[in-house]
Amino acid sequence: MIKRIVVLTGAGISAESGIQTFRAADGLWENHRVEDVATPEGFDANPELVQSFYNQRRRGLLSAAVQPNAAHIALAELEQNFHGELLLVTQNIDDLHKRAGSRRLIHMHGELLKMRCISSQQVFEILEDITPELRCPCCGLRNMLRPHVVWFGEMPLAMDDIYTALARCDVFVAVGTSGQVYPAAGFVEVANEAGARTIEVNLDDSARTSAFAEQRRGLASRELPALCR
Ligand code: BV8
Repeated sequence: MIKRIVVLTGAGISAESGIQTFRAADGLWENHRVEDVATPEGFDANPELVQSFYNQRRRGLLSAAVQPNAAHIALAELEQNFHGELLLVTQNIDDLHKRAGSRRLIHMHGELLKMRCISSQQVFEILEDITPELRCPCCGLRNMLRPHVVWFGEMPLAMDDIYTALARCDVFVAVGTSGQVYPAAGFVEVANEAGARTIEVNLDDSARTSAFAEQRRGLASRELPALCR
């Protein structure tokens, strides 16, 4: 009897919604090197570049063309219908899981539609560009706001809750992730140690494929609804 499922998603689950994956761009995001736009050092060195990188991605996410796809919907329906506990952990910073209806959801790398005061660490929703003129809602000052996302070298969010769920899960499913970014890429080890059934749903092999007991190769929008039935 399956009581507890943990699902980890990566950029591949949002690819069919029109959001560029990290790998497809050969490690470049919108023509920028990761180190220049997804690290605290990059932000310190060139805040305008980093803000514009995220402003561009936020505008893209908010365009009407970007909608949850059948894979996001299958996970939201699974949460509704599953008799046990389902925890969805996403590496993605888009809001497509939430828009599809998932509620037991952890954004371990933060969220594109949130910003944070670099002084108080308070988090606020943001649906527009973060500009130097934008005053911080908590301290009223300018140039105090950064995207609420986890950059390389920064600690991902809710790691204790994630490890607790992994250590007791019966099934662990990874969807649309190349398994190259840690600590997310190491979650399958924790699930294996817990004796869980491990399944990788991906377009092609990932860096962690050999650690999964089962592989489902194909588009997440096809493989996931079939798996969740
Ligand atoms: C940490 C938010 C420790 C920002 C992201 C050296 C120096 C510094 C750090 C390190 C280092 N060596 C290792 C590290 C750790 C580092 C890391 O892992 N680096 C890698 C690159 C080697 N990790 C970190 O820094 C993490 N923090 O370790 O902290 C610590 C300890 C104590 C105190 C403080 C700190 C933080 C990592 C988080 C970085 N932020 N995102 C933003 O989005 O701008 S990572 C970002 O890239 C994503 O969130 C995601 O996690 C990652 C992309 O990976 P994927 O999601 O897997 O996407 P990808 O494109 O790679 O793959 C897509 C897959 O889908 C492919 O396999 C493809 O085949 C498949 N696919 C495509 N289409 C479909 C499909 N599958 C199915 N259907 C489809 N249609």
